[in-house]
Amino acid sequence: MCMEEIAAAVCEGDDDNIVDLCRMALEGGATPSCIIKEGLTAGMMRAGEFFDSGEYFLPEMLISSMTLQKGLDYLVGCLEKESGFWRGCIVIGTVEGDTHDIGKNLVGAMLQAAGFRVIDLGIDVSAERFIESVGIYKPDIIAMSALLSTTMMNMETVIRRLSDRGLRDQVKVMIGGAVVNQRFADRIGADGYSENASQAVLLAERLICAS
Ligand code: B12
Repeated sequence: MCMEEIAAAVCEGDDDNIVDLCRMALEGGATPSCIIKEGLTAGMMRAGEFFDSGEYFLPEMLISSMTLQKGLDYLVGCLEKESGFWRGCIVIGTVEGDTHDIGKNLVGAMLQAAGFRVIDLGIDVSAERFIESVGIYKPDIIAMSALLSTTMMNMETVIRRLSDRGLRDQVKVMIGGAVVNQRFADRIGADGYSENASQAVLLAERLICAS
């Protein structure tokens, strides 16, 4: 019941009530990852279906994404207070030229909910900033998101520069976003690809075990 209300609030862009609904779900015993997956993500996916069918336009998508983000910020704040240790460190960002961040934020939140320390570099992240982050945060994984066919090649640039600087062995690279797939990941030499936020958690676990 509560998850359905959260999903409906995201889909309808009800940002006044989303935090209260998430709080109620937590108090009712739901875990943050369950609320992210079955409430917030489900609502965003529903908004996406309305968009595809022509019922929603970009303003509605933006209001849904702002509502989702408000819920995510609240849940991640709760996680930070609760988490005693991290299972690994992941730097995440949307590649240069690309400002889509709804999927990236969901992936980051799910990873955080699963116990990873997540450093979010934000959107429009240059290859150089990804490279610098290796020295600053010593991440186990760099996770890159791209939604545009014009920006997906920037993922390859990051991987190539990691190799050029002799850093490629120090960090795993995972990629995602509607415009990329496993074949593309193999082609550019990424260590993994996943198509959604839940799979991204499994992939991160696998990559960290393998390192
Ligand atoms: C919302 C949206 C916008 C919003 C973005 C708001 C925001 N804060 O993100 C706004 C209005 C700003 C926008 C702008 C533009 N957009 Co837009 N946008 C979309 C839309 C409708 C939804 C994207 C979305 O958020 N989906 C929901 C999330 C949950 O899904 P997701 O992003 O795919 O993420 C999931 C997975 O891919 C995966 N994942 C994502 N990242 C990662 C990372 C890792 C590491 C892993 C493992 C997994 C993973 O997990 C996520 C959760 O399950 C899509 C259409 C579509 N159906 O995809 C177009 C779309 C992506 N946009 C498009 C375009 C062209 C643009 C613009 C160029 C439009 C313009 N002419 O200005 C600009 C570009 C701006 C820029 N420079 O980036 C095109 C891209 C076409 C292409 N192939 O290149 C699309 C496909 C629309 C279309 N059919 O033409 N957009």
